[in-house]
Amino acid sequence: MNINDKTIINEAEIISKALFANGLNDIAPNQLHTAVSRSIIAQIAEMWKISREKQKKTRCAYYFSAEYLVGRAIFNNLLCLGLTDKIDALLGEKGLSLKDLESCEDAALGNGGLGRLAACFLDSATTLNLPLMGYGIRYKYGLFKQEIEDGEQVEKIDDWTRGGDPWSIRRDDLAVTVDFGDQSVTAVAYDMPILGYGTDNIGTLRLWQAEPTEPFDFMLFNEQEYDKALSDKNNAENISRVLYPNDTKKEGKILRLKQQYFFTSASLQDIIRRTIFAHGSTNEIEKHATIQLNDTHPVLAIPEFIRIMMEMGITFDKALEMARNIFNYTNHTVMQEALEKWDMALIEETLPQIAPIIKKIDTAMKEELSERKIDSEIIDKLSIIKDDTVYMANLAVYASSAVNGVAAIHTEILKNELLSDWHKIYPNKIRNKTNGITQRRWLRLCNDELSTLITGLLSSDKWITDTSELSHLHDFENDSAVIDSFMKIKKKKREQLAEYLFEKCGIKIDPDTVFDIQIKRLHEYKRQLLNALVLLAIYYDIKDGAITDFEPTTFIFASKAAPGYRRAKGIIKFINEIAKMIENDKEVSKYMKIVFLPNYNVTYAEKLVAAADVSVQISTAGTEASGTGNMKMMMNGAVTLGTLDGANIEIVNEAGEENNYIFGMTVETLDEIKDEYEPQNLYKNNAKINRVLNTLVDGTFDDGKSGVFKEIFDSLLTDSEYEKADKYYLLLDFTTFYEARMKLNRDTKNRTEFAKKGFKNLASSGKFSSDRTISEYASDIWKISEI
Ligand code: 26Q
Repeated sequence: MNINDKTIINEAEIISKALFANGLNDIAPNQLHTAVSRSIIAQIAEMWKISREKQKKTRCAYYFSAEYLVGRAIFNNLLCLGLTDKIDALLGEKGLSLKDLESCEDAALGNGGLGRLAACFLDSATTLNLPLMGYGIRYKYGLFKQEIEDGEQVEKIDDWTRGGDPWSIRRDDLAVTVDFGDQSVTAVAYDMPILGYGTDNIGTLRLWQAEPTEPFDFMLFNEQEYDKALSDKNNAENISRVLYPNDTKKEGKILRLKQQYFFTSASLQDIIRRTIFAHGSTNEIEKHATIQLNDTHPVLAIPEFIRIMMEMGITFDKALEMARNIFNYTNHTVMQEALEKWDMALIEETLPQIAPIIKKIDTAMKEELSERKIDSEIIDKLSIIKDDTVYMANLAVYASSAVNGVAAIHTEILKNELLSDWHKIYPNKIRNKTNGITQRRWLRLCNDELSTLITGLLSSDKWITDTSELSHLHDFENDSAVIDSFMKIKKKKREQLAEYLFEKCGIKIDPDTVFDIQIKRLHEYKRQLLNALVLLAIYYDIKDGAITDFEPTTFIFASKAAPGYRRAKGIIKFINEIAKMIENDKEVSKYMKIVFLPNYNVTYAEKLVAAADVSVQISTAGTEASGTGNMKMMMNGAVTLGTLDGANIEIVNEAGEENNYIFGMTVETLDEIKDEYEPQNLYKNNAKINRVLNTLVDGTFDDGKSGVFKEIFDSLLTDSEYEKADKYYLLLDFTTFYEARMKLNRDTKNRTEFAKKGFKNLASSGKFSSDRTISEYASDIWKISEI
C-alpha cells in the first residue's frame, strides 16, 4: 500500500485542530491516538472500499461470533502499513513518540480464547487475501476490568470507548431493524478495518450496536411521562450494553438470548442485502455466502435465516436445505455443563417468530432420521427440543454442513463421545481444524528483538507471512552464538516485562530469574489450583531443607474469574495468600516468588508471552479443547510444562517431548482408572498432598472468613450431590507435576541447554499460525479463494 508517512502526520495535525482545537503537541495521549488513527483511516479509506467491492462480487465467508478480542489496533496497523518507524520518527520531530500511545485502550470485546481466535482469523484471512468478513456485537462495556484488593478480585466497568473509538466507522446507512416479542430495535453497524500484512486487501469487522427505533417519544414526553420515554431508549440500548462473562452457571438470561438474536438477525439481513445487490436475488445465496458459527452463541442465525427465506416466499423445506448448505459450526468445548441450552418458553416469549421454526427443524430432523431407520432412542437423544428445552449444539450440528473441533484430540472426542451418534449418521460432517495464532501480533509485533534475530538468521522476513520458514531455524540450534543471542533477547523481554509491571502496578520481579507463566481464564479444569498447591509443596520443601538448590524462579499467574464463579475467585485469593507468605519469608523468597498480575488482557498477554521461559498448560486431559496461549508462548521460544491435552499434544509432536515437560494422566489412562479414583486415599497417604491441602482449613491462610477455602478443600475430597470429589483429578496428577516441575527446575541450571529447548520450540512452531488454520477452513469448508 502506498501511503505517505508525512501525509498521515500532516492530516493528523489538521484532524487534531478540527476535533480538539489544538495541534498534536497540545493534546492528551488519547486525543493523539484519535488524530493519528483517524488520519490513517482517511488514507486507507479508498483501498478499503475497493476491497469491500471485490468481496461483494465473489463467494465470501462470514464469521459470526459474539466475541472479538482484538486488543489494540494502532501498533498492528502501523506494522501492516510498514510505517511504525517512520511515524515514530515524525512524531519524534515534534517531541512526541509512539510510546505516548501505549496508554490507549485495549478493546476487550471477548472473554478469552474463542474471542481472540476470531481476531486472529480476521488478521490471517485479510493477509491471505481471502474474502472473510466478521460480524459481532459492539458492546458498550467489554469484559470487566479486574482489580485485586486484599488478594481478591474486584470487578470494574470497562468503558472502552471513553477515550474515543477512532478505528470504527459508524454506518447509519446500513442500519436494520430487529424485532423481538416485546420490542423492536435498530441495529447500527460500526465497521472496523482489518489490515493485512504486505497486501492492499483490507477486511472488515462489522459490529452491531442496538439503538431505539424512534429516537425519543415526544408524545410521552409532552404528557410528562419522562420515565417511560427514557425507558424505551434504555431497553433498546440494553441489548448491546455489556459482554457476558463466560459463567456457565448463570446461563439462560433473556438479555443474552436477545443479544444472540440481535446480532445474527442484523448480520443476515446485511448479507441478504449484499447478495441481492450483487446478484439480483437470493436464489443461489448458498453459492455466494458461507457462514461460520463461532460456537453455539450465534446459532439462532439458523432459524432466523429460514424465517427470512420463508418471508421471501420460499418453502420451509427449501429454506432448511439452503441453511444446511450455508452454515458451519465450530465447537469449542466438550464439557457437558458448558453446552448452551434455552428454555423453549423463554424463546417463545422473547422470539415468538423463531420458536415455531425451531420446532419445525426439530420435526424435520426427526423425520429424516426415522426415514433413515435410525434407532428411536438415538433420535430422542439427538432432539433439538426435549422437555421444553432447546439444545443449541444439536440444532447446530443438524443444520450445518461442516462441524469442526479445534485440535486433533478435541475432534476425536467429538467424534467418539460428545457427538458420536451424530458422527455415525453423518460420517463426513465432523472435521478437525487445529487452532492457530497470528504470528504478526504474537511474534513480530510483541517481540521485535526476536523477530530481528529470526529475520537475520533466515536472511528473509518471509516467515511473517509463512511460518513454515521458521523450521530453517533448526539449522542454528547448535550454534552457540545464536543461542546466546536468543538468551539475551529473552532476558531483555523479561526486563521489559519487569519494568512495565513495576510502572503499572508496583510489582517488583527479578529478570534474572526463570519466568514461569500460567495465563488464561480461571477455571477449575485449567487447574490453576494444582499449580498453586505444587508451588506450596515446593515452598515447604525448601523451608524444610528437602530442596536446597532451587533455581530462582518467578511464577506468574494472570487470570480473570467469572464474577459469579465463587470457587474460581477463592482460588485467586488462595494464590495471593501463598504469594504473600512466600514474600514474607526471607529464606524462601530468595528462590521463589509468586505474582498474580491484575487485569489480564491482550496488551498484558503481548508482554507476557514474549518474556516466558516456561508455558504452563496443565488442564485435565480431555478438558481443554485446544488452548492458544500455549501456541503463543511456544512461538516466542518457551518450553511447555503441561499435560497431554488440547493442542499441547500437537505442540509436543512438532517440538519433541524431550524439549518439553510433559506429565500426568492421558485421556486413555484417565478413562481406565476414573471409576476407582479415591482422592481421599491420596490425601491420607501422600504427605505432601496432605500438608498442602490442610492449609486450606487449618488457618494457615485467611479467606476473609468467607469459608471459600473450606469449600475448595471439600470439593477436592468429598463427593457432593452435584459432583464427584476432585472431578478434575488435581490430586491424581499432583506428584507427577511436582516431579516435572523439579526436573524442569534442575534443567534451568544449565541456562544454555535450557534455552536450546526453547529455541527448538520456536523453530517447530510453524504449524500453529492461524494462516495455516484459515487456509484449511478456506479450502475444506468455505470453498473460497483469493481475491
Ligand atoms: C456462555 C453462556 C453465557 C455467557 C457466556 C458464555 C460463554 C462465553 C464465552 C461461554 C464460553 C465462552 C468462551 C469459550 C472459550 O474461549 N473457549 C476456548 O476456545 C479456544 C479457541 O478455540 C480454545 O483454545 C480453548 O480451549 C477453549 O476453552
